Amino acid sequence: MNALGRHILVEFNGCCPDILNDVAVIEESMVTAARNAGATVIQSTFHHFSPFGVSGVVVIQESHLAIHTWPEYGYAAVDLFTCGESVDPWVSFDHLKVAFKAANHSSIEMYRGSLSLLKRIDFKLKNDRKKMEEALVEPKYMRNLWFTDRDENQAFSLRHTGNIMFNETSPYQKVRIFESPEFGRFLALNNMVMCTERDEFHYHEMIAHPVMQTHPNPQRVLVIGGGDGGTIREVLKYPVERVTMVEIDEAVVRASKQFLPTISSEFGNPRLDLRIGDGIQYVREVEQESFDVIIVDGSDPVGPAEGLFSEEFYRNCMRALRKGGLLVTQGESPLFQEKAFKETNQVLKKIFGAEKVKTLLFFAPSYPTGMWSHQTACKGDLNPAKDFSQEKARLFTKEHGLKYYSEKVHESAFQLPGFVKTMLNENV
Ligand code: SPD
Repeated sequence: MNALGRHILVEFNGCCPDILNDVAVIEESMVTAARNAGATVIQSTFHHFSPFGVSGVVVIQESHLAIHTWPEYGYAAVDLFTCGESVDPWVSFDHLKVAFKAANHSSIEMYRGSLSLLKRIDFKLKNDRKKMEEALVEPKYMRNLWFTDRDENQAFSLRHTGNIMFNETSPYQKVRIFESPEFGRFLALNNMVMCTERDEFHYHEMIAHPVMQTHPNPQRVLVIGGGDGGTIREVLKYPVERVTMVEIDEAVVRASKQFLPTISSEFGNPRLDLRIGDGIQYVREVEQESFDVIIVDGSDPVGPAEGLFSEEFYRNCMRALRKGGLLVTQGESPLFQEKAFKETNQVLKKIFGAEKVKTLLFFAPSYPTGMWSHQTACKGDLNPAKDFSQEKARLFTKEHGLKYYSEKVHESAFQLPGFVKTMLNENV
């Protein structure tokens, strides 16, 4: 080769749109393509555009590989630039053609820096390159991948390592477990964060303990959803007779058992009756007055959890509660899901009566906006904001080493800011 480098410009057509829209898969394919060609990878950075498309570059010791994808056209524009003789960019090309399932392609190859046209010059660098390399403390190769939980206007992003430990599309949703530098492993359903190892206890302690501390003798508990196991882990800290859990997606349970051991630690508990099935149908058919406490730990109102926000579902929950029983449901966010937050509250008030519904707020750092709610309702006269023993809650918190819930947090969580009271028509 009588040139400094080879540059191949490739058009991949008829590719799989799902692959072209998956930033992790694209990055993995580009890095592997570089390595297969004999290149030394220095760094890669990739970005997912909304709603479609991925851009990225892999910097290699021998130059770079770059890409932009248009999933909506099944098209990817790729350029592969390598210097020297040690790397063959056509090996990268072959790998990417298969990885993107390209039906056809076209390409041109150019030789860059023709040596017959260039003249070498004498020069002396100001800095000693060897010393500069030694001074580098940053890891030489760091991936720049982000998972984003978003609606049209707001988003929360978590950097992840690209190691997707579990990745399946079940009949209900895309179930994935990622690994992140700051929040540990996290479970995502479709494109929403469900729980992270670092802050899951905020959510799980606050969905379980306020109602469990309020009920004078909870023996039969029903959990709808909650497939990661965090909610039953908290409930089974009480001397309950039985916890029935109805989770629609066995893949969520399997993924959590395998990769989130601190969250799914109670799946082997003999007091747990785990049923893989539809929670909406379960409460429709279960005998009336079966439970002291019902906990609805579903995902957001899109996909399989949509029916968990309906009037019919909560009517059936009310029917399934014993007298004096308590219900709590993850109530979405007043800032991120205002509509679902308000509608859940209205439906509960319609069914249980306005006075019987109490909403609590807590910090949810890994959910968009960081402000989340659980909404409670009582089939009787208990008010979870007040009717609990501070002393019993204090001792329980201490005995079980709870990290978010305490008797004081319990009390204050029901104190709502003015703007939230206005949303719920409770500004009196
Ligand atoms: N947007 C996140 C809503 C989370 C709902 N459930 C989380 C499951 C944790 N057990």
